[in-house]
Amino acid sequence: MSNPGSTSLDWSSWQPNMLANLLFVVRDCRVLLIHKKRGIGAGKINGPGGKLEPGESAMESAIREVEEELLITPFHPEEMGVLRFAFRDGLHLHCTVFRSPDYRGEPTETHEATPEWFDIDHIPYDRMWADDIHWLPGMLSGKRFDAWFEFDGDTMLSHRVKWHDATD
Ligand code: 8DG
Repeated sequence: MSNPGSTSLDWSSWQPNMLANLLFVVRDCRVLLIHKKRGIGAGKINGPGGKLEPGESAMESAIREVEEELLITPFHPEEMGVLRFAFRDGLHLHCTVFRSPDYRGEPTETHEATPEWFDIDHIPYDRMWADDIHWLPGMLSGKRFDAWFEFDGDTMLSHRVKWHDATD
């Protein structure tokens, strides 16, 4: 019998229908986050990022999004992991996560975002997406990962994070 509350998704046959990215600038034990003004997750605190445009690599897209949202250019982005989101409304989002140790420019408010620095030990997870607490602390400490989440709107239905050894 089908169970509408069931969270059992067959991830082995999962395919994304949208590609996005996030980029976290981390400097002096602080991380640069945004108050997001528009798009998916508007009203939440998040890292800067957005959807890929045709022909872009994930890294090119992440750098462009940070330039557009905060008017800074991140340096030496390092790919840290991949988030996979299956939403009940049919959105299947693949999101590549980058970390940058430095940037050029001055983080500036735009029509998309307001920047704010947070100590990495005082991140406001209660104002962020529900999954973030499961991967962001480890990622900020330098761990690589793959992750899978099911959502119904803002509600997280299931979560799995796989951390990788330095040798993986
Ligand atoms: P737009 O404003 O032009 O419409 O779009 P965009 O700037 O290209 O894209 P967007 O709507 O901002 O893209 C969604 C962003 O939200 C993207 O960076 C991925 C991110 N995001 C989710 N879900 C989650 C989540 O659960 N946690 C975190 N940290 N980020 C998420 O879509």
